[in-house]
Amino acid sequence: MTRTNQESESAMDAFDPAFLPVSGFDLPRFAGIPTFMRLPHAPSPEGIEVGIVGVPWDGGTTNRPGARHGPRALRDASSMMRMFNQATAAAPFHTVRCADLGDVGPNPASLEDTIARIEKAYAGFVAAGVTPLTAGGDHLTSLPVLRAVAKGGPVGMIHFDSHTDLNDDYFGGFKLTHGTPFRRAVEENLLDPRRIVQVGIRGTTYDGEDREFAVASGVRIVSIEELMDRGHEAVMAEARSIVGNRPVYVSFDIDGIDPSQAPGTGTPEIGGFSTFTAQKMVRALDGLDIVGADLVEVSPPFDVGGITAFVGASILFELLCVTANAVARRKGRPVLFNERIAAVAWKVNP
Ligand SMILES: [Mn+2]
Repeated sequence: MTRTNQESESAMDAFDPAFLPVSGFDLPRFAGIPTFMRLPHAPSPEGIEVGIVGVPWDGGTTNRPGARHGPRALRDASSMMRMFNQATAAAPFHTVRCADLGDVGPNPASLEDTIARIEKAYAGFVAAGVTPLTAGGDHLTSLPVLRAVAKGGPVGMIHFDSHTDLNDDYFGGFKLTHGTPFRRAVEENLLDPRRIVQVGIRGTTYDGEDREFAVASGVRIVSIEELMDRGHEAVMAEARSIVGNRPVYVSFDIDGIDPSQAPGTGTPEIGGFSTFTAQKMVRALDGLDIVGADLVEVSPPFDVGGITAFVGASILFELLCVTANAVARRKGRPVLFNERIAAVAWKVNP
């Protein structure tokens, strides 16, 4: 059944137990075929409201590769997720219809063809009414996704990363790498630079040209120093006010997290934020009009004991919670919480 954003429907109409994850009470979480969050795999996007999509691709990587193996590791690690968010009582799988939409097949021999394939696949998802949640893949993945998501006009972006990814070119004029996606997205009018907030920026850099572009175009960069000095509550309050209540994309590069907690990534930088701060910052996005989100740059060959894939899958779940709520609000439906958890939770963040 096809649903559109225009259709108003009750939460009960939208809810279908066939689209719940497999419960760990029915089948232990280490058993079964690992889809994202143990959701059903949907071969078609029709009727799906939030689709989790893998993009196994690292053709934009400029340094250590391996993010092409991210989606498979993230699917496996995501079987550790349970049904409800104990901190916020969010019930994403009961709030909207979620599914694993499979992988977008890349062309390992062609960067340009892979970008075209991703854009085409996501255009189909968006046309079917899906809000996409992407598991990368390197950060160049976000560019073709944004081409599909921002077709109706530029969107804002809250971007967690240790790098701006606003560089102009690499290796003598080459414009498409995982260090350039948001420069291209601003040039293509997919992102409104005055509604971009980048959080966690740090490390050594090339020449500062990306920072000059950010200042000149109105991108708000929150360095790791500012984040730690002011605290994540103040920074996220400012980020929310900058993007406002208009459509916003959320991009989370796993290298924003300190490499002691997320070592399996291509371009690590020490002095990052913790997994707990990451969870708090993503939860602070609840209430924004999120039109898509991604978790990128998990590189299993550089991982240790699967820690980075587990961190990535856990952040994917937090992104799913706030994205599902945004979808429900756009459809005029109630945002659902687990009432038993909400009754005893430390602080529900509706
Ligand atoms: Mn990045």
